[in-house]
Formats: sequence, structure tokens, C-alpha cells
Amino acid sequence: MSDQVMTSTRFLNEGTKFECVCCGQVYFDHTGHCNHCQAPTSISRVVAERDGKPKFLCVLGASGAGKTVYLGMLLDMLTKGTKGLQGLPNNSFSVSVQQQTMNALERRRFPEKTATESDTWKWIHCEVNYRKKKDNFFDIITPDFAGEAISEELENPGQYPAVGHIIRRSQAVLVLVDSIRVRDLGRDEDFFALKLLSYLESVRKPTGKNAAKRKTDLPVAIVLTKSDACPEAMQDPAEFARHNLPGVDQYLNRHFNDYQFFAVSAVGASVSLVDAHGRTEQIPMHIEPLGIVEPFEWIIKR
Ligand SMILES: Nc1nc2c(ncn2[C@@H]2O[C@H](COP(=O)(O)OP(=O)(O)OP(=O)(O)O)[C@@H](O)[C@H]2O)c(=O)[nH]1
Ligand SMILES: [Mg+2]
Repeated sequence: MSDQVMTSTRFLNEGTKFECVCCGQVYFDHTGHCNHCQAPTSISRVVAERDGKPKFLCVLGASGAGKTVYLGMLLDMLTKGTKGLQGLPNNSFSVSVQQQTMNALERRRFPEKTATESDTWKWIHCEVNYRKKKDNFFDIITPDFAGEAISEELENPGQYPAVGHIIRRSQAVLVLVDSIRVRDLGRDEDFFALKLLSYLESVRKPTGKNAAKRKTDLPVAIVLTKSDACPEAMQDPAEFARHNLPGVDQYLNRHFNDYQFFAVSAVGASVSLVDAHGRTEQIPMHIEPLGIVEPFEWIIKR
């Protein structure tokens, strides 16, 4: 027994201490993850070794909003290089989100739904260099969150600590909203996005002088996904949001200084297949990214 205690004490003493890039907790790395928020140690290490403050960006949205497809497609475009932006994936998770999404789309499938267990999330870390200058870089650091986990966190804050910590550290946030559901299924999407915005506002409340009178400075891009099947969203995203997401529009106006609406799609068209048991599956017909990089460009200009 005393041998065991001595061994573990020695192990702790010899282990390397890390400050988590997501929640700031200092911990000994035994598992490759922060024991509080599950952020991979590899990301904390890379960020700590580099000069300059990291600029984070995170992607949020309900289950099925299109987060995994969007992130996979964005990473693919950035790593190929587009509009003066060049992405460099900094870990294998980033490559695998990109690879799984692109492989699935090429086989005319959409990627699998993300599991709710936070230790299975893929934490993306892609360093994006812009305007070809050495120190003009932006880190996309975000787990590919499961929408159901975000939803639970909104109901019971603290249940998924990574959500709050990432928002606290982010330079800007992308909120993905399914444009087809917004158009066809009433106010549920509006209510969900509204809850998410009020959570963002509570985490990033202005502090100091006249705080109660000031709006939050966190830039928010509201990204209407799947606009291949909702051309009215693509035509004029802000107008579409004003009519179909009235709660979101008013809330942003009242509480946020800097926001913008975008519409995106990853595929040119998709069809619904119904099998013999009545289960439906969406089949993407071909890859045709539209508007994917624009929200990111907007954020970089902030
Ligand atoms: N038509 C169309 N459908 C899309 C597009 N992107 C996603 N979808 C559909 O939306 C579904 C959900 O997309 P995901 O990216 O898995 O959604 P998610 O937000 O990651 O969902 P969770 O993992 O549950 O949080 C896909 O299976 C497709 O059916 C798109 O650009 N166009
Ligand atoms: Mg997902």
C-alpha cells in the first residue's frame, strides 16, 4: 500500500503540469484530457508553446442544425486555401472531422450524428493564417459539440462545462440554425436560438461602469444552414430572419452590439429516401458549398 502511495506521489511529481486552454484549470496530464472540461492536452500544449494570445471561435446550434457538416466543409475549404485564408489543422481530430464529412458527402451520405458523451467529442484546432502575414492568425478551437449536450447545458448550466468555458474564451460565436425547420416548423428554432443567445449574453455580460446599460461586445454570426433547400434564406438572410426568427432578431438588437445573418449550404441538392420501414434518410446529390467561408471572413474582420 505505502509502495503504491509512493509510486503515485512520484508519478504526480514527475508528471507535467498543464493549464487548460479551455477552462484554465491547472492539472497533471494522465489521460490526455483536462479532467474538468475534457479539452485535449495536445491543444493546450500547442497554444502554450506559441507566442501571442490565441483567438478562439466556436460553433453552436441545436441537434441537426448542421454543425458537423459545416465544420467539416469549412475545414476542407480552409486547408485547401480560399480567399486569402490558409488553414493548418493542428491535431488529428480536425483532420478526422474534415475527412469523415467529406468522405460521407462524396459517398452521397451525411455524417453521423454527434454523440452526447463529452469525452468522445472531436476538438478541432485549425490555425488559419490570413492576408499571408506571418502573425495574422486565428485559431478555430471548438469541439464538434453534440446539439443535445448544448440543449441540456442551456437548461442546466454547468452540466457540460466545456460549453460555457469555450464561449467565455471565444473571440466570436457562430450560431447555426436550420433554415428548413425555421421555415416549415414554426417557432421551435426561434425559441432554441433565443435560449442560446440568452445563455451567451449571461456568460459574456458586460462588466464595469454602466454595465447594465451596455450591450455585449461578443460578435455573433447567425448562420442559416441548408439553404440549398430554402432559397428564400439564401436570397436575403437578414430579411428571412426578421420574418421567421422574430425573437432572435429582437434579442440581438437589444443585447448585442455586433451581429450578422448568413446563409450557407454544403450540398447542391438533397433528396429524402423512405425505406420499407418508413424511416427517412436525406441523400446529398452533390457537393456544392455556398457561403461557407463568409461568416468566418466576417469574424476575422472584427
Ligand atoms: N439539404 C441540406 N441538408 C443538410 C446540410 N447540412 C446538413 N444537412 C442535414 O442535416 C443533418 C444534420 O447535420 P449535422 O451536421 O449532422 O448536424 P449537427 O448539428 O452536427 O447535429 P448533432 O450532431 O446532433 O448536434 C444531416 O444529416 C443532413 O440531413 C446542407 O447543407 N444541406
Ligand atoms: Mg454533429
